[in-house]
This record gives sequence, C-alpha cells and structure tokens, in this order.
Amino acid sequence: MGAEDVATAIRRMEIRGAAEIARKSAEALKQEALEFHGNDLNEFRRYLDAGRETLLSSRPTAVSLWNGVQSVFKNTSEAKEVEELRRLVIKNADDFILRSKEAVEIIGRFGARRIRDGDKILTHCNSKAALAVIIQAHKEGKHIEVFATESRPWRQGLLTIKDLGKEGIGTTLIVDSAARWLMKRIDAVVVGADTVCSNGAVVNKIGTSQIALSAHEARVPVMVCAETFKFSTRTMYGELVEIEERESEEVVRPGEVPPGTKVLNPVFDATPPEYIDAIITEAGVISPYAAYEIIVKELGQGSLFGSQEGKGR
Ligand code: RI2
Repeated sequence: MGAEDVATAIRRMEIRGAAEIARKSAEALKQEALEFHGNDLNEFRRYLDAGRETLLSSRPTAVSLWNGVQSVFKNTSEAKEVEELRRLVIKNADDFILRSKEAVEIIGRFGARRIRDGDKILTHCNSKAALAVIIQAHKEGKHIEVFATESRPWRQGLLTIKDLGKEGIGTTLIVDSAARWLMKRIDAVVVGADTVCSNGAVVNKIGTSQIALSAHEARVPVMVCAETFKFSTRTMYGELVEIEERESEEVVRPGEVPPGTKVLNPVFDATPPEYIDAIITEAGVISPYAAYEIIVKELGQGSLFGSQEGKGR
C-alpha cells in the first residue's frame, strides 16, 4: 500500500496501535520509493515529501508515527541521485521495521522480570508492547491472571482478550469504569504508550490516567511499556502533545441522544510521571524521570530511531 492508502487506513483505525502505524507508514514510504519512475532527484524528493506529509497528517498523537516516518529520511539529504536515495529509503524503512519488532521482544523479556508468579495484572486498550510482557511472563511459567478493560469507544480490550487467548492466557473483561473497584485485587498495571514526554508524562489511550491514579491510591505499581521511538524529542523543545479528538459517532449512534447534544471524544490522555513506577524500554527499565536521557541518547543525531530533523518542525 502507498502513503495515501495507509494514511486512510490509519485514520479509519483499520491500522492501529502506536508501533504498527509507524511500521506501516515506513513500509508505505518504501513502497512509494520502489514505485517512483524518473531520474529527477528533486522530483523524487518532492514525491517522497508529499507521502511523508500525508502519513504524518493521518493521526496527531502518537509520536511513534513521526519518529518512524522521519527515520526513513535519515541521511537522505546526502543522496546525489535517484537510485542512491531509493536505496537509502528502502534500507531505512527496513531497519526501522526490524528494530521496532526487536524492541517489542526485548521489552517483553525485561518487563516479564517484574512480574511475579501469581500476579494479577490489569491492562488497558491493546498494546503489543504491554502484551509482550504479559505473554513472556506466561511463557516463563508464571501463573498470572489478566484483567482487560473494554477500552471504549473502540473496544480494543476485545482485541487484547483475543491476543492473550491465542497464547492460552485466559483474560477477564471489565468495563472501563470498573477499574478502581477492581484495583484492590490487582498486583500490577501494565500498559503501553503512544508518546512519552521529556518530563516523563505518558500519553496513552483515554482512561490510562484514571487507572494510574487508582493504582497510585491502592499502591499498585504501574508499568508502561514503550519502545524508545515512542519518546518525543519535540516535547524537549517545548511542544505539547496534541490529544486527538474523534467523531461523536464513535461514542453514540445517530438518534441515541437529542439533536444538538455535544459529545466529546478525546482518545488519549496524559498520565503524570508521579503515577508511573517504571517505563520498560528496549534500552532498559527506567524511571519516568529518566525520559529526557532516553530522548538524548536514543533519539539524538546519529541514532537509529533519531531523525535528521530531531528538533521537530
Ligand atoms: P502498541 C494504541 O492506540 C493504544 O493507546 C496503545 O496503548 C498504544 O497504541 C500502544 O500500542 P490506538 O491506535 O504500539 O488504539 O504497544 O488509538 O501496540
């Protein structure tokens, strides 16, 4: 699929999950590079830039999309002719996809060490990074019990139940509003992230901050599983993370509420660092307060996930 099709699928949530939208976007740019005919380097650059803009405009919140797309353009300003640029784009896209998959595996191994035999785990939405931890703990023979929130309005919790079911992990579904009620029975909260800010705040599926607040109140540790390309260089330069608001039809069906009723549908929220015990990255398990260091080390100039435009737009 080219950039236009992938962007449409991302907008419609047919492709979803912070890492997956980044991988599919990198793949789309590779496809665009393969399909370009012509010898004009500047024309090729404009063509790729158009693809990049289309992809970046598909969803605003997850910085993984930005980092994934930008990493495809790493060192491309040095290319002197079309074939060289094409090779670079393909290599960068392949590298990003491979490294992003490896990162999930490593996070699974690191995170599983924090899960004890007999733990009852609460997860929210459908994060492949969070599930990697849970699945690895299960594979290591730990007897765990998992609870998954429904995650309205898209109900990604049902995907979580299926993903864990395939691994032989029975999971109990709860409605989102049952999280605080359940918390006294929970030993660990394991969630993913769409964006980790330089101050350690984590932007993730709407409702994450309420769950983290309840966990904090009940002294239950909150573990966030996030590849380093979900850390935001741009927040280091003061940029705020835009919280996506989606259509009201995702919350209520037409005719369910009187005409003119306002419906707000923010799909992400920010959890402050004081409610997070650890962020599990492929570069190590860190305190949320070390987010800045991850950004400097893992996303700076010359790093794999870093982009040549690390300072943002
Ligand atoms: P992985 C998802 O966003 C959820 O917020 C999830 O926690 C996050 O991406 C990370 O998912 P959405 O696309 O990258 O469902 O860990 O809105 O799979």
